[in-house]
Amino acid sequence: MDIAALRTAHPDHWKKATAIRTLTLDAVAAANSGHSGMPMGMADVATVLFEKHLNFDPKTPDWPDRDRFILSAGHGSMLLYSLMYLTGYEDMPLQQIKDFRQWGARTAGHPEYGHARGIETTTGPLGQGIANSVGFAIAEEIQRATWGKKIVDHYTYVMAGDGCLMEGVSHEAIGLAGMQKLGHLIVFFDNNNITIDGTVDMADITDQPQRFEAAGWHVQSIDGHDPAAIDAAITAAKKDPRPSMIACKTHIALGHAAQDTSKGHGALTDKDQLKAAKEAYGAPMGDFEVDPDVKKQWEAIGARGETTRKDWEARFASLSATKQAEFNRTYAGEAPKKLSATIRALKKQVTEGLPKVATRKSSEMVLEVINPIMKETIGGSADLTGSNNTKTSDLGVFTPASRKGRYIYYGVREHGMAAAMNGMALHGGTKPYGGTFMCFTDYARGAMRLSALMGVPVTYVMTHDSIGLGEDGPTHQPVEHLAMLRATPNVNVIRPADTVETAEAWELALTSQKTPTVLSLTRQGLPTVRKDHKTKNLTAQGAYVLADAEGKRQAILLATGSEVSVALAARDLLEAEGIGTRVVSMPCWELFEEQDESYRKRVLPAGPVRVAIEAGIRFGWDRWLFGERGKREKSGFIGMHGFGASAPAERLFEEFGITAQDTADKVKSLIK
Ligand SMILES: Cc1ncc(C[n+]2csc(CCOP(=O)(O)OP(=O)(O)O)c2C)c(N)n1
Repeated sequence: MDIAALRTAHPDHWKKATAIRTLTLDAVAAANSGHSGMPMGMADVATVLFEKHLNFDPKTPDWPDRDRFILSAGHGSMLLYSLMYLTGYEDMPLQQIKDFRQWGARTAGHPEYGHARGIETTTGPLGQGIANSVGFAIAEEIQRATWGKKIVDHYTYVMAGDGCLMEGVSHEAIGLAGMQKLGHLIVFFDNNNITIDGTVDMADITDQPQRFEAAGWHVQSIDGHDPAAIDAAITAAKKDPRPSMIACKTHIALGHAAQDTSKGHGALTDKDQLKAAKEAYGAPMGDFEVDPDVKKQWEAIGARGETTRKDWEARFASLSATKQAEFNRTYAGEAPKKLSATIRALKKQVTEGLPKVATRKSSEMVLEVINPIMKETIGGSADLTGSNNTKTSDLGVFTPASRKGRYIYYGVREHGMAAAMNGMALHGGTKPYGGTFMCFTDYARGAMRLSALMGVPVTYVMTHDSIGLGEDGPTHQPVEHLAMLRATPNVNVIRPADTVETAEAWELALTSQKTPTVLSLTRQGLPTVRKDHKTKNLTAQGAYVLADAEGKRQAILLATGSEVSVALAARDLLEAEGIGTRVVSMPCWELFEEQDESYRKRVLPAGPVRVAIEAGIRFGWDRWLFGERGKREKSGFIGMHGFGASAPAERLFEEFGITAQDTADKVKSLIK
């Protein structure tokens, strides 16, 4: 690459892009870790985007109608941090750049949502950012249709590399975006033919432009170091009604000795080579130094958005007070005041009618009353709408022709759905929920983990939650999934026993601010076990005494979901034999863990035999069986010990020994 020619062709542009390159080199060298090549390769695209197109205001990074910029190739985090420092984000002073990747710094190895205002989403696991961006763009479309162009009208820009595009989730995301004609989504493909192991063609020969075209995208291919071409491509992309992909031919680690090699991908720390690169750039500056004139130009770019933001604020102020309040409420992620009264009314109705329904159906009953009062919910399913019971009568379907629709047919794309939901939640103003079969949480896992890590309150509606689904067999019967989800920090896993608990679970999910919720719901019908109406949300305590011992308490049965009714039936058998038995319903371990010691002790006192009943594996149950004042020799587990089988559900529960009789026998064997 002829660096001298680039320098002379567009000298002003060159200097600005150079500031990104030198800051990256210095920060990575100081940390002795990180990724220099990507920011150096994409600095030109970033400069043109920020200078000429991106609507942003570093002084108000969370202004709702800003354009979103997502660095999907998150290993190139120094690109984002440099831009934020140069344009004047308050959370990104120079010291943060100097502290790149150090303890307590906002400049983590990969961009992390919440560390600094201005980082839109956590990236680093390749493919997530581009898949999140589809959710950002969907949220923007829905809100533009809802609030009008004067209030919502912005673009989502993404930078993705070869790695992002090789990841499977990108396929799901691209397909969904193309079908939905998300015209405000613009992806820059950092087409540098380099990954860690070497050149991309060692592992992949996909023609990416053709791949995007096949999925319905508008595609352009440009020289990613030519500012005029970049500018023109962005202008054309904004005009096209389809989502746009701009394949930018770039050189990784441009101008460094490691340019165009896989070495250039990683940490470039050699002092002489660093010096030589800076000299080639015409910027022989000291460590972390940026030419003051160049810094000023970048600050001017940062100041550009203030007028646009203020114009927006004026337009927003012209909305009625009610509309402003509603907009602000949804952006704050707060549930409407009506929610708890609505949930209470449903609970009351249920305790009067005592329906015997599957909890997936209960969930639908709840959604039928919630969706009309929470216009920010966006439902969907990965091609299992009729099974997940996620679509309610009022939602309407989101399509290119109907942008106010709030139900999304995600197609068979669990991972893409989960990542899109993260994007919608992060965009603001929406409360996404989406369904699939519980065992396919495996497929959605990459994005589900990031919901937890980022603290975004999306709701996963996971139905068919045990062998209780029956004939579909062990491929579809989750056994280890509850344990895996419970092992993930910052996830509330709620397995409700009936419609009352399901209503309470939804209330918790929709009022959660920082924690995603997994609802584990049955395929098979369950009796209503909470027969007395209580206004209080008992599920919020995580576990509670559902039925107490009549005589001397000798046993405590702990159960979740469909096994709560098994526990109640076992209690009947035991009480008939004079064995006083308490049943504790434990819909959410995480919330029970948060209760104070005295409450936990009241629910799980020392002394009685404890038996847990759950149609999943035992992993994790020992905490409740012989932690919390319990004793190993006085505890037992009724559940799964391996994979399930294909047969009618009732037969499976018998064959795997998850019945009232098995439970009663286990208790008696422990009492002796
Ligand atoms: C899901 C996932 N797998 C693996 C990695 C580790 N990783 C980080 S960057 C990278 C190569 C990415 O190549 P490319 O997107 O072309 O980036 P470039 O080399 O252009 O910087 C890999 C495998 C990761 N971050 N995420």
